[in-house]
Amino acid sequence: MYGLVNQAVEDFVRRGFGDDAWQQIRENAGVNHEMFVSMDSYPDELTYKLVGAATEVLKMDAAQILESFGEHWVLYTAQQGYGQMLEMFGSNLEQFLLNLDNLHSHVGMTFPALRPPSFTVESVEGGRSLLLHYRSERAGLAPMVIGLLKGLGRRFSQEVDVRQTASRGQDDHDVFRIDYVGAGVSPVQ
Ligand code: 1MF
Repeated sequence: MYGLVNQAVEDFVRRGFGDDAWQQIRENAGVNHEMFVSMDSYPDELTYKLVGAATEVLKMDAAQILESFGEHWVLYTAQQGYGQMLEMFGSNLEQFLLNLDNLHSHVGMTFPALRPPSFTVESVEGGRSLLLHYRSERAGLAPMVIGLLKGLGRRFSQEVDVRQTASRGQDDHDVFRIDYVGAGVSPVQ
């Protein structure tokens, strides 16, 4: 994955748990890089090793780490020069999710090593809930998607309840159900 992802992992750990925790995680993961270059492509293995080492050092399970990291990603990219790009692809949660594949195509035009996941959106219950279908080359990242959705909810001031309703392995791909929290108001902003 692009170095931007590893930078975001580093930022997540340092801000939340301190520099010592980060150095320990880096060491336990056997990652010798002093820093990551956002535009360089790194093996996925490196990112998975960082998450694995973080479970031991932070005493959290991988799902908790991935979910919190997903929330952080939304904040982090907005702060790292991608705020305008995020704005271009939607001003409410549903619109943004409908545009996620377009966002990744846009990034992929400039950065061809991108291996983007694919998201499709299904409106159910007369628009009161969304089903988000997530397909990826990468395994094990469903908890991160839950965090991404919570981070997006925060970004758009739309509190959401997110549950996973299907998992790759048992099913063909992961599916998440998103319910808008709030007194029956229209989700359309
Ligand atoms: O293949 C990749 O390197 C890759 C990197 C990041 C693929 C996808 C992503 C983004 N994605 C991370 C989880 C991937 C899970 C998977 O592969 O199954 C998060 C996607 C996402 C979902 C919900 C809400 C927002 C999301 O992301 C917004 C986004 C997506 C991509 C970028 C920024 C924000 C991005 C921008 C530049 C990139 C890479 C990704 O590369 C750079 C960075 C700096 C300089 C040059 C290129």
